[in-house]
Amino acid sequence: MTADLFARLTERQSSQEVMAEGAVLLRGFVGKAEAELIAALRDIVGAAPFRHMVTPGGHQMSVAMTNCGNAGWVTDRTGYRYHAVDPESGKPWPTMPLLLRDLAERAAGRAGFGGFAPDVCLINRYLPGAKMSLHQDKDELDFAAPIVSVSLGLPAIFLFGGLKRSDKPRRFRLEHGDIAVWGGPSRLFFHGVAPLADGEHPIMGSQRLNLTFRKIR
Ligand code: MD6
Ligand code: FE
Repeated sequence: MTADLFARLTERQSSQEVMAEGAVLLRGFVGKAEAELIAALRDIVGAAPFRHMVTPGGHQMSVAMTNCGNAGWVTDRTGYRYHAVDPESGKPWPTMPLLLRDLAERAAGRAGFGGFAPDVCLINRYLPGAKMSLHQDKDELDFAAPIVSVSLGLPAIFLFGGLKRSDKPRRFRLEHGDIAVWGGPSRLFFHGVAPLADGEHPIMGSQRLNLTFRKIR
């Protein structure tokens, strides 16, 4: 009985779900890296605080963002781009800690994308009510590399469509510790995040963080 229960828990912790061809959800893949990952994020956010950026259309995003790595994803009235310098501080983005890079590389490998070498990690913070409209990730130069997406804190409903904006999105619940790896035929699929429901996560409090690791050049 106890052994059974344990087997089931371990299975859930390491279970994989295929979202689409090239897109895999690795449930609980963060595992033992959790505490160090959260400590590393605290340092990054201390050096490059979360901020609400403005889209080219002039709307302030409900999701707050920061980055680490050789460059960071930014948006302002002039457009979206990757930039080596944090526009708020005028300094380079914080270095990507080895622990983060290693976690992303291991997750990509598990999903069948060996040798993933991310140079950027975009960090998104959702407070209750924050959402991400349907979009494609296409500001990178190299679509052969996947994107590795780590979820922490409150659960979110991830909307996962197709190559056309009008493709009806499927819904996936992303929970604390889950990692989605996403490339190949679905690399340019439209996707978004439904408004975050209110709640309290025992470790992260009333928020969700999402880290996306990218190879941009
Ligand atoms: C989020 N994620 O989960 C937003 N993009 O908060 C993304 O926009 C995303 O998770 C590309 C690949 C994976 C993602
Ligand atoms: Fe995206």
